[in-house]
Amino acid sequence: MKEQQITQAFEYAKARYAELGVDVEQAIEKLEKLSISLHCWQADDVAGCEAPDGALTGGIQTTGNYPGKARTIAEIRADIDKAMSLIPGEHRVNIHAFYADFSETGVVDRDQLEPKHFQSWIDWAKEKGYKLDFNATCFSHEKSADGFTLSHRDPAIRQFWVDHVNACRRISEEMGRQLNSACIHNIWIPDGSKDVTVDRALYRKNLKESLDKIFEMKTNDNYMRDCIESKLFGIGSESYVVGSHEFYMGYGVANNKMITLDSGHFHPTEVISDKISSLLLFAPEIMLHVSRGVRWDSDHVVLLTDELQALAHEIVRANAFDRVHVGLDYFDASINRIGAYVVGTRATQKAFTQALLEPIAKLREYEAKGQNFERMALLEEAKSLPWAAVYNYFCMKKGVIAGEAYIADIQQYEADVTSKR
Ligand code: RNT
Ligand code: ZN
Repeated sequence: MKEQQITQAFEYAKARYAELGVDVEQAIEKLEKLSISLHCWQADDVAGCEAPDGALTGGIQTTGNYPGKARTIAEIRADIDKAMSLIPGEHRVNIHAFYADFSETGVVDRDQLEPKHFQSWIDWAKEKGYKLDFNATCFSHEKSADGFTLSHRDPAIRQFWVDHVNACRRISEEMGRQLNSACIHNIWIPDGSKDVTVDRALYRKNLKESLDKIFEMKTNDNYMRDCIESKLFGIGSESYVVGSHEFYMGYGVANNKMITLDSGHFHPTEVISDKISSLLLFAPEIMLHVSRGVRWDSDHVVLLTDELQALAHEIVRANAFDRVHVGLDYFDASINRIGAYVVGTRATQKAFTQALLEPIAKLREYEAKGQNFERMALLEEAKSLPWAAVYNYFCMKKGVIAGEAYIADIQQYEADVTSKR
């Protein structure tokens, strides 16, 4: 796409949207502020850096063995840098605790982790202008081998994971302090069982107590925020998951905690877009793990689907940019992994571009007057308004390749770098 083409299309789009009362420049300003949190674990198929050949456990799974996955911290960072260079705007990186850098310090177990084990991540982020988010890693570890962590029957195991989570909360605080942006710390645990469980209440009571203990340690809101993530089922926890949606929604509402909604963690026909306007009335903030479940929580690369569009629209309509944090969570090992980052993140931005350009004033007016045909017709027309011209212009403005030309760029990186691994 030539610069002149992009500009011409943009000028046309601006005029067309103006006819519908939409200010394109204002939409672009908002799009600029949308920082998406890129999950570091797409780069290496959720292997982590403790034992790169260790098994991924916890009921999550990657499928595929496309060549060129990142094998070291340096490769993960290089691949994320490459992906970031093809995504317009300023974004965040979401790190898991098992990506600790022990090269300068010697190895420690997860309950002993300290900020120093992540200093090289912080330095990298500072240098590149990224902000960081963080996650406790309560899977792929011998103390989670029987499928239980914070809800375990054995108090010593529970304590180990309480200590791990709090170590992670301290690390998050330090990341936020050094990078000058609150680091969002997510708690997701795999706890559950494959088959019928009779003592469901016991594990949930244990989990509640563990969380209470964790949150007794106060942290600074300006530097870190806690969020808690539910799930419906996992591989090997098909019959029972301790941290269900009702559990965490109850916990979050009762304790004023941010709730994480992962788009793959609900019944196959249940969507998270419709949860935004309810949850925001009762929980302080929402963290999103945008994913694309296909038949199960399969963590496929995010695409511009109806649900992604609905999600972006709901956030924009609720004017909730400040209270909803957008992160990605998928892991596709069957295709070029940098491509997976770029396609998923750009799809998310496109969904928000559409949403920010919606002729909302007119639509609200129709709805208020009960003009439902008119509302339907305008919503339908809005789908094919020239929003893509605005996104391409946004890419150009940010110095990033517009349109499909990024395919060749990723192919070049594959030829030069990832294929040689
Ligand atoms: C698992 C959760 C969780 C993980 C990451 C790796 O079902 O979605 O968020 O994907 O923490
Ligand atoms: Zn998730």
